[in-house]
Amino acid sequence: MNLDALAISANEARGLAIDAVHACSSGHLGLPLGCAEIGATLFGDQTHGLRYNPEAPKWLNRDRFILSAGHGSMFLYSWLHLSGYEVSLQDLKNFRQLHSITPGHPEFNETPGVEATTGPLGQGVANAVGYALSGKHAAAKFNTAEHTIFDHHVIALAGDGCLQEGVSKEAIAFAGHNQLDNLILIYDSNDVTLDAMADVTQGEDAEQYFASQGWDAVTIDGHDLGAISAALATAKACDNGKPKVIIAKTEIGRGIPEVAGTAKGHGESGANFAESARRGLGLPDGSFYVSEQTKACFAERKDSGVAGFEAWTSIYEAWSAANPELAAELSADVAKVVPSDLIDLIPEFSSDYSNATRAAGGDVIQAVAAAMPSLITGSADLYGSTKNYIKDGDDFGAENFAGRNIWYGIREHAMGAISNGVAYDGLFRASCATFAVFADYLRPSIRLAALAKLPVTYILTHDSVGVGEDGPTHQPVETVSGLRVIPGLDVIRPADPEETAGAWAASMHRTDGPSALFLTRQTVPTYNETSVRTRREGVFYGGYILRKETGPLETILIASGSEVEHCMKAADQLGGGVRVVSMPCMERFDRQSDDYRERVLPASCARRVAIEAGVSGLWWKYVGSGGEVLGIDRFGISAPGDIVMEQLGMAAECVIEAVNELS
Ligand SMILES: Cc1ncc(C[n+]2csc(CCOP(=O)(O)OP(=O)(O)O)c2C)c(N)n1
Repeated sequence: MNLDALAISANEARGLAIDAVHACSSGHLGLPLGCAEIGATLFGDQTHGLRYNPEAPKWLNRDRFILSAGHGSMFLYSWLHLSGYEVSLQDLKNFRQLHSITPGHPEFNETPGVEATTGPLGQGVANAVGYALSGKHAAAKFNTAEHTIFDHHVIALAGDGCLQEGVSKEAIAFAGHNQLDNLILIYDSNDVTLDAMADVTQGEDAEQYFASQGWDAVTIDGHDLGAISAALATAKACDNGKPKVIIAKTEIGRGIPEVAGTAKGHGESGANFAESARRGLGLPDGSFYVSEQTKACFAERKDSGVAGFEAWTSIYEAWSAANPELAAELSADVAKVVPSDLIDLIPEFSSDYSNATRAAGGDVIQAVAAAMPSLITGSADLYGSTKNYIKDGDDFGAENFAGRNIWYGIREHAMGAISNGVAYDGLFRASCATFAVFADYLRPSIRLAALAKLPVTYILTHDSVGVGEDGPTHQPVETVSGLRVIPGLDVIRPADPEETAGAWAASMHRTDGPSALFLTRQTVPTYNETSVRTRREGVFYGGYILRKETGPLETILIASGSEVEHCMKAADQLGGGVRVVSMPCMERFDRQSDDYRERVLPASCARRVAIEAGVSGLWWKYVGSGGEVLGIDRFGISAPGDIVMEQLGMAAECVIEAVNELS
């Protein structure tokens, strides 16, 4: 497509955005208008733009494009439509309407060509870093001297808002340090945010900042099609170990003179000037206009994308034939295949095993990693404590992108968002670890993983006040339940090593959503009286009978994690009418049939006590108003863990007392 044709398509994309925002009287025009030439180059320039095939949106070697500034969603929808993705003109007309595939902010799984759920600013930058990490890992694992299967780029578009957010700063540092030179960030530098001109809130020298992080930076006129194309060409060609940023100076809202270049250009107010704007852009009367010329140009562009895809497919086929094992592995990775016998591939713990569940987790991850080559892991500078290092997995980094252990540094938020990027890419199973109490630092990314149904596994150790001496800053009390309220997230808090094995297996088998594994710092018992299989599979059910009553059922004791011990000890003393239910995962239990739940917690038995070393609120639904919950509805105490637990009522005697007080 020549520059004139690109320029015309840019203005028509502006028209589409204006009309869509005008139609629903909401949305953001500033970016789609300000970045129209960037969009035209990315999607229209067949030499230096994105490598894509709209007929195969998941092509393994496509360039990945992430719109981090998700509020500019009409930018993405317009260009996907023009490029021939399954986003129709009618879909653009339904922008932001019920059941449309053009929601207010881009949502993964909703729209072909949308690579990430974005909107919370900054996340997309870190997702792109995750995509870049995944691309490097894939190239290192699967390319051979004869065949290159993966050599795509990851291109993100972000604004001032994304770059002001801390998560992007963490991710940018990580990308620079790990030399992810397959990453290109286009910075829509329009000097405007939402409330005001950007200089009210920022004053950094972007080029210097990126250079200091190990990036190559170039500043261009973001409306100059030739300059954008040249910058992309340079960025793509240069494998120098540095991620690239193209700082594109743009005018927000360009095309609507009444608001362009000002904070008023950011949102929907420019749509009030739709008619005059259309005329000014040289568009004919009538809305949602796309010229025959633009259609023809993009049809040609699509043909070249399809041809590129076909050329790659023949390389892929030759590679598959030459490397059947690698090909089988890659296919399994793409299909998210999990060995059906994974639960049996994790060696049983000896009956006298005595350690913390984080230590058990450290053993379990070795077996899971051996069974699932797609598993990668990472820690926010806490491998020594979180124990999730894959021993024969090597370290990920510029020296070895095939390494499976990622060193995130103390960057929890980016760790979460980068893991999401890996999961969006879908080739590898991402897991990552930190202290449970710092889950708050990655919570926005956990929420998005749940929303986007990403199978990320969080390993959150030191899961209660049992942390002890580090004191209340490090003792989670609300964290476990705080995560349970995120829809779609499985929070699993295993009680013993076998439940820890079950927790890992359950999280791996769950391919449509994230799981958080809460593991103890302190030693827990091993409940040998119940079979290994029952304990492991019990986690899949979320809650199960760990000790069955020996006489008529009188009382049910319910707990998760380390507090199961108190129930077992209390049951020893309370006699044969007591049932102990281990409830490692409320969400899984709640998904079971009525029949199963009734079998575990029969309605006929109202004498119930639940205990967990955390806030009590969510447990009431299992004990009912006739029962009792022993929790910790306050912050912890700095003292040895066992003393803190006892002081805060986490003890068998307290369970017994509570039972005896029930009518
Ligand atoms: C985490 C987060 N905080 C706040 C917002 C609300 N918000 C959406 S866009 C925006 C301003 C972004 O400025 P910029 O990136 O410069 O976008 P532009 O004005 O250029 O479109 C804000 C504050 C958000 N989407 N996400």
